[in-house]
Amino acid sequence: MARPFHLNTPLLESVSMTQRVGTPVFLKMENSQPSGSFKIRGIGHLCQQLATDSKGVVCSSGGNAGMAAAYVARKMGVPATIVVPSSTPQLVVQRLRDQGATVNITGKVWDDANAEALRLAETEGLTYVPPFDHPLLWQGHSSVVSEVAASLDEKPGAVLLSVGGGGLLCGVIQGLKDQGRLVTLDDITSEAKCLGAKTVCRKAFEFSQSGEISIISELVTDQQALSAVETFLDEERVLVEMACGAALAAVYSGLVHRLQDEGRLPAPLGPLLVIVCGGSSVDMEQLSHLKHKLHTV
Ligand code: PLV
Repeated sequence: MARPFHLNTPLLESVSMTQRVGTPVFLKMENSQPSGSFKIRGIGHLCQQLATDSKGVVCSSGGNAGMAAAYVARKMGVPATIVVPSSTPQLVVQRLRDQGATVNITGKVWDDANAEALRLAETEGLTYVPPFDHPLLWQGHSSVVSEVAASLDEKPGAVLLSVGGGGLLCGVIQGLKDQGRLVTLDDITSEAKCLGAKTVCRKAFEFSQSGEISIISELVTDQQALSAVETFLDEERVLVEMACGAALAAVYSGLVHRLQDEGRLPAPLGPLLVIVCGGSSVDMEQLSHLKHKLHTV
């Protein structure tokens, strides 16, 4: 089997988050993947299965799936077209071009861009790379759990992650099932642009309804996500985008404690595993722009 494109990322214990939550907190640093986020796990796997003889791949994305598809396609020597909505910041468009991709800006939201990507796949004979809704993606994403299991002695009491279309969620659940480790899952949905799929994939919805696993879905505000991005930068010295700040906000805003007080999360909890999903849609300029827009300065 071909060597995967993703890296085995560090699993760091966070002293400051541990102090805040009162239980050991471990950070899975997916921000350090070559494409800047966890997306490369699933997209790398999918492309290795479906795109080896492809004349080109086409991916619809809010940004990070596109970054992964562009990186993987470049490594495979296949042309990449990334269709993004107009809400995608210029800095991401530039980073996609730097990866050698052709960027096609269509529509206002991801769903519009996706319709265009499907059309291009059909008319140009390109391999369609979905950003979150495909079993091969979930299988690729599930490697994040096996890596953690190999280096954490105790099984996590809860896993905290961001949800956009639900691809990461499905991958993590699949990984937990493969490990025989069914634990409480905490999923956080925010207004962060990169989480902007109108509906989560059917599989994520089915998991949430099955009762097999406990999924707590909480919405955080943009202000909380931004504040989490800043605190994470100060305390962990790592810059991540809003889509990732949304999950981190659960720790910084006291949500974990609240859920414990309400009896929705066990107390004591055991280790909290946080998937630091990463993301390329951030730099200092973007950060100060967001601070002004959200009136936090
Ligand atoms: N981003 C997608 C979907 O957009 C994209 O095209 O890149 N964390 C980060 C940094 C992300 O970029 C995303 C989704 C998520 C988390 C959520 O992952 P998902 O979609 O698998 O739930 C529409």
